[in-house]
Amino acid sequence: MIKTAAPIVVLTGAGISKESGLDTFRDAGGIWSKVRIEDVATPEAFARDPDRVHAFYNARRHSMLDADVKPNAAHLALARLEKTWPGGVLIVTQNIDNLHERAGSQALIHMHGELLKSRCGRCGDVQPCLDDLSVAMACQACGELGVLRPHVVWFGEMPLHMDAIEEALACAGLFISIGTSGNVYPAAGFVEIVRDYANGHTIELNLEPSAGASAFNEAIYGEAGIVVPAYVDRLLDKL
Ligand code: BJW
Repeated sequence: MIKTAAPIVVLTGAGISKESGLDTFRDAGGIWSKVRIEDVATPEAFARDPDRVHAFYNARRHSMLDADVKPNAAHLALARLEKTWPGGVLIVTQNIDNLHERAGSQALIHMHGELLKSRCGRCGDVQPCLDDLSVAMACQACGELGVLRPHVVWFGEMPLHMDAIEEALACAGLFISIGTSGNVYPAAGFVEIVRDYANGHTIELNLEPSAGASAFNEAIYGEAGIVVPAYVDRLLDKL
């Protein structure tokens, strides 16, 4: 039984946005079946061939801004949970899309960054970014040419806001992991932090068992647009 005063931490991954029309990474036909991580998602790749990395993220930004890409029933259910749950709800997303905020979620951490922002590799200035990035652009804060990059976290880089995330995990009464394959750390280890430090209940909502499935107390498998609203209803029915 989950106490209604228990803080909830929700971890989301690419699977929650699949039904909104955005590709996952590791499923058949996913992003990593089309491009190699070492070519587009490491700081070394960007240093070696920034045009290629910009082209990859510019194309994904175009896809994300397509009028058909909208929050789905899972994003909307989590926003409803945040508005209603007495103990508070924090969403930690690995996704760089903006579908949680468009659904109305407010307590939200983008641990792998945001595609609709740029960052200066020299001074660290972060700016909104709706258009293509290129090496020909200058940072509007420091004026340096050719140093703007997408505001995303590549392999080998430190995810964002880790202190706040670990603090929330260490006192979570309920941890819900949605649409993530559990292959990428540190996110894949969050379930263990909740179990070891908060003794909270842990549940995985995914299409199939993730790499870390055995670490969870409970699991429900199915499409996020179906299983997430049903699970949120189950929690809110207890209020
Ligand atoms: C559905 C569904 C539907 C489908 N409904 N479900 C050895 C060498 C070098 C590094 C390492 C190493 N060993 C460990 C590391 C660390 C490394 C790492 O984890 N590597 C592993 C691959 C082994 N991690 C890092 O480098 C991270 N930094 C780091 O560790 O810093 C040091 C540190 C130390 C101590 C504390 C803290 C930090 C950085 C990782 C950065 C990841 N970046 C990316 C790209 C971001 C930008 C972008 O989007 O391009 O993030 S990679 C990619 O994977 C992206 C995702 O956020 C991330 C996770 O993927 P996700 O979301 O799980 O997607 P999928 O596709 O894998 O899974 C989708 C799931 O959904 C599947 O299960 C489906 O079944 C399911 N599904 N349809 C419900 N309709």
